[in-house]
Amino acid sequence: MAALARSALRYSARHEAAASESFADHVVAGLGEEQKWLSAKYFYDAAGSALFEQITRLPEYYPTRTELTILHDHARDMSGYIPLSAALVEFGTGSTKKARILIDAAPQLAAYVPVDISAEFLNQEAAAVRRDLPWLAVLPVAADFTRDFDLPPQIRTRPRVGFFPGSTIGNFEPEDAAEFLRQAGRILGAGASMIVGVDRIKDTAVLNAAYDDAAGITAKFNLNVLARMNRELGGNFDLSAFRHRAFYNIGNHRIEMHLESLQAQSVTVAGRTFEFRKGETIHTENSYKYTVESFRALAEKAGWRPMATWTDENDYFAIHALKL
Ligand code: AVI
Repeated sequence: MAALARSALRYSARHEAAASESFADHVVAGLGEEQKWLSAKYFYDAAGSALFEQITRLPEYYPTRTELTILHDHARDMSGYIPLSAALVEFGTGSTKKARILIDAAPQLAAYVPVDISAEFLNQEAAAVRRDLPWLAVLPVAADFTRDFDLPPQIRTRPRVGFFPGSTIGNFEPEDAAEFLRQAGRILGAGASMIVGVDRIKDTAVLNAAYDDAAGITAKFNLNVLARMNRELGGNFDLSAFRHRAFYNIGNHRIEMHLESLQAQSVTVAGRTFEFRKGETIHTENSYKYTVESFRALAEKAGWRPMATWTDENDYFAIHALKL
C-alpha cells in the first residue's frame, strides 16, 4: 500500500508519453523495443509493495535506515529551516514515519499536508496523525504528486515547506528530477523551502549489495513484475527462466535493475508474443545516486537555492534543505 504513491512517478523521460497509458499498452510498447524495458512504477502492486517494505529492513539496504538516523540526529537543525506556523507538504506520502520525526522537532508547524494518489491509504494515515498530534491541522490531498495539484485553501496564507524523503527522486531520470523540483516550486509558491532525501554515490560493492541482497528479497521484488503480468495480463512468464540482475553503472551514476532471460524463449502477454534471446534483459529500474554537489547543481538548475545538507557518519545518504 505504502508504495502506491510511487506508482504515479514518471521513472524516465521515455515514460512521459506513457503517463496515462494502461499497464497492457505499456507492456506491449516496452517489450517491443530493442532494449526491452518496463517502468519501475509497475513494481508496486500489493505483493510488490509488501516486498519493498521488506527491502527497507534488509541489512544491505542502507538508505531507509540511514535516512531515519539522519532525521533523528538532525531534525532540530532542520527545524531551523521551517518558518513559524508553516505547512509541511509531503510529496508521495508512503508512510508518515519520517514526517513525524520532523514534526516532533518542529512544534512551530501549524499544518501537515500529506499528498498521495491513494485516498484510502492517505485518510487512514491522516487519521492516525490527527489522533497523535491533535494540535496540528492535518489536510490530506489525494493527488498524483508528479502533476500539478492544488494545495488546500486553509494553508494559502501559510509559509510552505516541501518534504520528499526516501531518495524517490533517484528513480527519476535526472531531467525529470529537475522538472519535478521545478513543479514542486510552482506548487509550493514563492519563498517556499524543501527538504529532500537523496542517496549518495559510494563504494560500488555497497551499492551492488543493497540491490542484490543475500536473502534474495530484491530478486523477488524484481521478478514480481513478471508474476504481475501473468496475473493481470494473462502472461505465461516462467519466473524460473529469468534471473534478477542489479549493478551500479558508474558512468551513469545509477543502479540498473534488469531481468535476464536464462534461455531463448517466447513469452505471451497482453495478447502478444515476445521473443527473448538467452542473456537478453528487460530493464526494470534506474536508481540514480548523487554527490552532495551534483544534487545541489540539479536543485539550482531547477530554481532552488541549496541551504544546508545533513549526512551520516559513512557519507551514505544526504538530506538537503533548499529554498526558492
Ligand atoms: C523507492 N526507491 C527509492 C527504491 C530505490 O532504492 O531506488 C526502490 C528499490 N528498488 C530496489 N530496491 C529498492
